[in-house]
This record gives sequence, structure tokens and C-alpha cells, in this order.
Amino acid sequence: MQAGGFSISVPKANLEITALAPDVLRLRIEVGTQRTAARLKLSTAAGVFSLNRRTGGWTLHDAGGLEVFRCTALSLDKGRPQITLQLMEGESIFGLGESAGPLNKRGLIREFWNADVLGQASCVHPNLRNLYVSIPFALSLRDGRAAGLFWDNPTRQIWDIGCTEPDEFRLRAATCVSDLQLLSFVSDNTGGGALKPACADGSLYLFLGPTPAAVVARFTELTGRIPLPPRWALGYHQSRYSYASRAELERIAREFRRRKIPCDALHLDIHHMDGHRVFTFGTSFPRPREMLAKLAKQGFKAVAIVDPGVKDDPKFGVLKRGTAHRAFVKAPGGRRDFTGKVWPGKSRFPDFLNPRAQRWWAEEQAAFQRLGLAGIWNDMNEPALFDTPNKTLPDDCVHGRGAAAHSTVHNLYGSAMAAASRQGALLAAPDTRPFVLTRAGYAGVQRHAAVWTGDNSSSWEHLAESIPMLLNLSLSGVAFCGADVGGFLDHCTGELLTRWTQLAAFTPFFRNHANVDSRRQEPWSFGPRVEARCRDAITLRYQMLPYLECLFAEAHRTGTPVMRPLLWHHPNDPAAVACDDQFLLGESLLVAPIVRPGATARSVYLPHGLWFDFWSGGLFEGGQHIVAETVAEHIPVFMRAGAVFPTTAPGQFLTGKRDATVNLHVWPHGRSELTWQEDDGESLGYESGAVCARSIEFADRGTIQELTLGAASRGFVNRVKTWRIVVRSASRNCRLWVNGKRTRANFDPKLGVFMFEVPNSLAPITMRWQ
Ligand code: MIG
Repeated sequence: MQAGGFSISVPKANLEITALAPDVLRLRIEVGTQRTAARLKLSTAAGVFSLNRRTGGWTLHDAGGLEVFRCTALSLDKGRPQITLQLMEGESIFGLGESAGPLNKRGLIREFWNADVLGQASCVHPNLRNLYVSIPFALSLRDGRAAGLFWDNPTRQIWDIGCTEPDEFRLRAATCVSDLQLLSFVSDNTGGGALKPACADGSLYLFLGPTPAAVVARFTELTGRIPLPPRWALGYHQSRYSYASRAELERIAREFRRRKIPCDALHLDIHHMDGHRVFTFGTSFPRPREMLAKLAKQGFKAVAIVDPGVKDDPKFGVLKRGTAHRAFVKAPGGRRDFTGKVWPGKSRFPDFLNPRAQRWWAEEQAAFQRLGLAGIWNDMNEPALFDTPNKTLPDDCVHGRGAAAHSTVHNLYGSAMAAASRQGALLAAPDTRPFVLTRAGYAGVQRHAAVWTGDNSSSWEHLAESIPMLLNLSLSGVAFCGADVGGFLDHCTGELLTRWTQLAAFTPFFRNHANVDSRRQEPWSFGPRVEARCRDAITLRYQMLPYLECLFAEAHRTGTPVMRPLLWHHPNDPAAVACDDQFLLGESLLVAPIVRPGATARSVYLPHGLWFDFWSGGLFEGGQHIVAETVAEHIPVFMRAGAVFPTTAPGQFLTGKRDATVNLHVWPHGRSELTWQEDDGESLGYESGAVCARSIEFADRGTIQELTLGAASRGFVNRVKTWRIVVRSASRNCRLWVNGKRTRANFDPKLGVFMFEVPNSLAPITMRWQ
């Protein structure tokens, strides 16, 4: 369909409405009262938008005549746009990026204003209105029907989602930003769809859905999708604030290898620096290049923290060069650089919203990374300051050579820093996938970095809270996300670490991290039993790496999250929609974490269909709650009947040679599809098609079961030499045909599996057994 639209004035505002696609409408709200020829209706193949010119209210109906959104008022109050939407009976609101509290945000007030929570609240509380990341995106779900809304306005927003008035969803933003032109970094979009990328210009987007997947596909088409991470970044990361010397870091590395706990990445927190000077190593880390080379030999990648504050030390090279590049945020008035206190003491702050400053920063970082650092960890980039009343840059600091006040672009600062950081990584190693981790961000941050959820605590409550928080982040485009495993603040216990590690092995980003005055939290810190349980959980993570790689590839291609709420696949099932203490990894693996001390059982909701207990193989009818008993060794996990689950032999790290055999575990009594993807795990070749992708389909037709691998794309010479098919829950040997030829198989009555191996080929492979 062709783009259509109209402009009209409503109380104190001009409104321009455009259909960007049949299921995506854009509203621009601007100050002014210019009368234009009014068309009051806009129809597309997917819906009808109609406007009440007098009130500014509007409705959006889908093609079937169902009212999807009703706006009862839209106006400007002293330049502040305000929108009131009606919340419908049974409507739930998800998304909103990083947010404390339950999965469904209906009934809450939330703000979008990036903040270092620890700087302002003693800990993350379910009622906190804002955290480090701002993503003003809502996924609405009612009677199984999804729709979405994205207000691409980076200024402070407040959403009252049926708190003050149970049926009203009131959205307010601090200003219209339609004239903001400096945001070059937001437009280097990798979404790759037909829509023009979103650019924080104040537009309000409406998505007609009707599935959660359709909404998120459009939202991520606008804001971008995750690039493929380097494979090692999908492994286990170990961190602490801080590993304070070279000797300590090397000891940690040795412990992992000695104890055979798989680990790919070690993080360097702020103690590696020389007096907190960014991009330096202090004397406790002598000969960093040699140290990093040695770690690399043992299969470890190092990730170094990089905060935005540059020490205001006239002898410090980074400060001198930054000043020469006029790269710092200006104080109110715009003449002098602003200075404020953070870790290095008095510091200046790079103006990441200025492309020139971004480029300069990227060069500084590249020089640092060339020492052998594989990843960069952006912290404090809300930005967080110690000594200003608002704990960030003052509202009227100046960005982009006078183009914007800090308060307008505040929420963009973290994403802009992450964008510069990705650029820097690419300067240092142009054909290597960057790994950037960020604490702060705005909608679209997923293009530049993975997000971790900041300073949580070593508490059971925060373990439980990490589930809805990561699920909503995932729905909001940030497919590569994770929480500090074991909890950051306070003191962890062996049981908490065990349960947290067992949960987080199934989350996209998997890093154990602890605060400077917390007790040690490495997997071996609580004795051999806890160590063994953590080792098992981490090892399982490494076994399921091929499954994770397929899911990350899907997230990159379509925006579909790796970690999904049950509602993603079961939007018509109210109990699945309400469930926020379980999650799906991909479509097939259902994880029901243990979030209480001493618990050996929990209630688990299994959506409609048949489910296997992952550990015992027991079969359950879905559409009901069951009591899942469990042991200390693992948490309840279920596999959907009909699932195909690719695994591999686990190594101690993911760089280098990989096993040539991939297991395809197949669970009967259902059907499924999975897109297999394999690539080099390292370079950017995947962007130009250097992948081996193929469909994997399984169907159990009662007497006959069929597994088909589609023709493989030939962009990448794949490593898989052999597929080992492991049919689970089997009671006898079967007659097997591979590509129509009778082939031998084995049956293991003890394990209840039926097994055979098939040499790989790029041509389709059809396997049937009965
Ligand atoms: O003011 O770098 O969230 O992960 O260990 C605290 C020290 C600064 C906050 C981060 C945390 C990190 C810590 N940082």
C-alpha cells in the first residue's frame, strides 16, 4: 500500500498522521494552530484511524472493526504534549524497556528518565518509577490481540498506566522534539526493513499487530535489531568490582580452568585504571598487553569498564585531546566545558550527541582496545554524577554546539556512548564483531550494545524480579540482556548463587558480578557442592550453545526475543499471559526458576499442549498448573512436545575449534520448526550472507515421525560433519529411512532414546522412522 496521511490542528497543536505501512501509523504532534484541509479518516489495509478535530481525540480500529486504541484527549499544555488513552477491559501493558515490578505494567506509574538508581535509592524497589534505560514502548494485549505504541520522544516522559484512573493511560512528555536535528547516531539504523528508522523526533507510532511478534517486528524495524554478538559473548562471564591486580585476575583465570568451570570472559572493573583515568591501566596491572595475550591463550576474553567522565587533569592525554576536539558537554551558557564529580574526581563529559566527539572517542577507545581487549563495558552513562543536585548533568548543559539542552537529550546519552563504543571497537578490529555492554540506553540501544540491569542485590526478591525485568527488556527490542548473577549489592549465599546461576544459564547475557564490599561470589566461593551445581548449570549453557546461536540469529533477523514471556507464543491463554515467574527460551524450552530459599517444589503453569520434564522425561498435559518437585542440582525446566533442541559437546570456552558433531534432540508427540544458523561466530561476514542457514522441521504423525533439514544456504562452509539425532522418550527401536534409504539406528532402553547419526550435507536431508 502507498503511504497516506493528513495534517490537522487540534487544541494548540498541529497533528500530522501518516500511514507508514498498513499496520504502522505515525503521529507527529507539533506546536501551532495552522489550519489545513482536514480529512478526518485514514484507512489502510489493516485499519482505520479517525480523528475528532475538536478534542484531538482519535480512534484506531483494525480491519475487522475492533477498536484497538481510543485516545480521548490529545493536547499541548505549555508545550508539553499529553495523550490520554482508554484502557480497555482485560487489557494488559507490557514492554517499557527496563522497569522494576511486575511484567504487566497496568496499574503503575512509570517514568522515562535514565538514572543511576543506586545514586538515588538504596536499592531497586518494585515501585521505583525509572531505572537506567528508557524505552517508551508499550505492547498492549487484550483477548489475545496485540497492538503497540512507541512514543519516540527522548525527553522526560511520565506514563500513568491506569494508576490514577483505572481505565486511563495518560502519557506526558516534557516537550515536543520535532525540530531536533542533531541526532545523527540514531539514524544509522540496521533494522533493514521498509520503514524509515526512528530518530527520536517526537513521533508517536501505533502498531496494529495483531500478534506480539508482529508488533515487535515493526518496533524493531524502526529502532533496529541486535547485531550478532561474537560467539564467546554467549558464554559465561565472570566479573567483580574489582579484580584489582594482574595477579588476582590471573588467579581467577587459573581457577576456572583448574576447576573445569567453563568461562569465556573476565571483566575489569574500575580498579584497573590509573587513578580512574579512562583508557588507562594502573601500576597494579603491569604490562597489560602481555597479560591480555596470556589470558587469550587460556581462552579468556577481557572486557574493560569505560565510564564517560574524563579526569580534569591538564596533563592527561585523553583530556587534552578531547579539549582540542571541542568534544565535551558545555556548561549552561555554552561557553565553558561543564565539570562535575565522578570516580576520577573533577571530570568533563564527552558530548556523545556530537558526531565529531563520537569519532574522537572511538579513536581513543580503539587505541586502548588494541592492547588486546575484546569488549567494552559502558557504566555510569546515564550519565551519573556525584555532586549535582539531580545526580546527572544539569538540565541546561549544552550539547551539539548549542543545538540541545541536556534535559532534551538526557535519555539519549547512554545509547550515544554505546554507539561511539561500537564504532571504537570496529576501528580497532574492523572485521570482528564488537562486544559492548551498557547500563544506560534509549529505544534502539540494542543496535550498539547488550544491556545489563545495573545494581541489583543479592536477595531472593531481586532474583525473582530479574525475570519480568529481562522479559520486558526483551519485548522492547533488547534481546541481548541479563542481570548480575548472584546479585551485585549485599552478600550472596551458596543457595542463592546456585539458584541464580541455574536461572541465568537460560538468559541471553550470563555474567556473575558483585560489589566491592560484597563477599566473594565466584562459583567456588561457597564450597564444593555449590561449585558442582554452578558448574553443571554453566556446562549446560555451553551444551545448548547451538540452540542459543539459532535464537540470536532469529533475534537479529526478526527482532524476536531470545528470552520470551509465555504470552509470546500463547497470547490467547490468560494464565500464560499472567505468568511472570517463568519464561521461554525460544519456543520450546520452558524455564520455571526456583526463587525461594529452601524450596524443593513450585507451581508451574504449562501452556496448552504437551510438555516433557527436561530432566526426568515425564510427560505432562498443558493448560494447567502442576506442582514441579525439584532438587538442589537443577531447577524445573520443560520441553515442548515436538521440539528439536540442538546441543553440542561443551568446551571450557567458545573461541577456536568446535566439535564437528551436533546433537538434535527430538521430543515426540508434536511438531516444530527451527531455523538453524551457523556462522564463523566472530567476523561481520554474516552481514553479507556468510552464514549456513536451513530449516529444521519435525513432525510426529502418530505412527511415523519425520525430521527434515532443508537445503542449506552456502554462504559459510559449515563445521557440522555429523548430525546425531537423539529421539527422546522412545520405547523401542524403529525402522529408519534417511533420504529414502533404510538405515540402522540404536535404541538405548535405559535412557529411553532412539539414536542415529547422519553425515551432513548441504542438500536437504529427510529422516523418517516408524
Ligand atoms: O558507582 O564500577 O553498576 O556494575 O561495579 C558504582 C563500579 C559504579 C556501578 C555499576 C557496577 C560497577 C560499579 N559501578
